[in-house]
Amino acid sequence: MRTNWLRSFARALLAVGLLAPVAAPSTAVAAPYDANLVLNPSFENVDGGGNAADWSGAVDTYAYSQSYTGAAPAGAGDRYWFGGAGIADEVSSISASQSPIDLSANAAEINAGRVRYDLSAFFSSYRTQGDYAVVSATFRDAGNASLGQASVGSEAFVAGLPVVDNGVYIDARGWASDATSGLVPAGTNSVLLEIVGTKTAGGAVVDGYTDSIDFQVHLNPIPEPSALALAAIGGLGLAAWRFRKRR
Ligand SMILES: [Ca+2]
Ligand SMILES: [Ca+2]
Repeated sequence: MRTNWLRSFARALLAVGLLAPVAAPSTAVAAPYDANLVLNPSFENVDGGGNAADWSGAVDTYAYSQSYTGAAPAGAGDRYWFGGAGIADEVSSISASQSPIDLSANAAEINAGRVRYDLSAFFSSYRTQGDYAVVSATFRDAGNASLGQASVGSEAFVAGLPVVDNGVYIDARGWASDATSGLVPAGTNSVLLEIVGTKTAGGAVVDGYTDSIDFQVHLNPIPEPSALALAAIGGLGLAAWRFRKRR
């Protein structure tokens, strides 16, 4: 009888999730919450030719000291991504990406709808040419199929940036940040970050100036689990006491 009672009590605890079976250990390390997950996000880590580390594809950077833009945003360092030179004189795009951010070990929280993201980046352009960049984060399932995409920057965003006199050009573009946020889709296993720079006709350089890319995931709180657990234990204890008292 005592064994039966213990078994019932254990079953009740399982039902409220207090004795959840231990999951098999995963080899992947959970991505940290509340931290920028972008590698070389400010393009400060470059080789002697100004090519950004940790990015693949178009990796050319410019220095703020070249005075192609308005003043550098606070904390933006010395360099920024621009796209690339030697492009045919027509509307065309060029891109850079980095190794996908592994969120496989964050799956339980993601699938419970508890993980949200923040994506932001600073943008500018070469004078009033109209070249621009878009930074996107594509949420992918375990088979690398897209579950959705978030993006910042656009042709309209860059066209709306202030035109300033920087001492070299009277029509230099200023810098500003664009940001978006949302819920990480259920089933997300990894996030692919990409910059696509687009040049307008005229000139041979893609001037989709981009800097200080920030992509973070945050964990939403759930209702006090300890309070719920205590209430459940209290309820079960009272039931057990009543049961024993009746015997
Ligand atoms: Ca920078
Ligand atoms: Ca250009």
